[in-house]
Amino acid sequence: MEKTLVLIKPDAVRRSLIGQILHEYERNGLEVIKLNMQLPSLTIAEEHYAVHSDKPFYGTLLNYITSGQVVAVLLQGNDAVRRVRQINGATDPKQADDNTIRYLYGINKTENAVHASDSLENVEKEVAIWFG
Ligand code: FUP
Repeated sequence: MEKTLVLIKPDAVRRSLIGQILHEYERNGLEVIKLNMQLPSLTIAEEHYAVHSDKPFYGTLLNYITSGQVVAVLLQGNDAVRRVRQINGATDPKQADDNTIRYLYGINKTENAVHASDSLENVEKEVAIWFG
């Protein structure tokens, strides 16, 4: 069993997609073991996206992620880190495989509905950021 962290991002929360997105994970055998909803502070946003601080889209990304409520979800299941990223689909919804969450609900590369940790090391870091 593995744990991974998902964020349901402001574009998806604004469009009332929380239930449908959680359903995608649950129907794929992942269990929700912790959940919270928060308006991220700039500090939390900067910590979460620290690895992108030198990218041209960093400012846009911080503005976006602090623009509304985010649902942080801790999921548990076999091979959770890899499987959840597969269920989410490619960063750019236009490139995402059919029926992935970003294919179904993503708008563009920034407003792409969800985030998921990309390694066990980052699960630990991101859980500390979002669940304190
Ligand atoms: P992912 O792991 O699929 O969430 O995507 P990345 O780690 O590559 O990117 C992190 C975040 O940067 C994504 F949520 C979306 C955002 N991003 C942009 O806003 N513009 C870009 O051109 C690329 C990524």
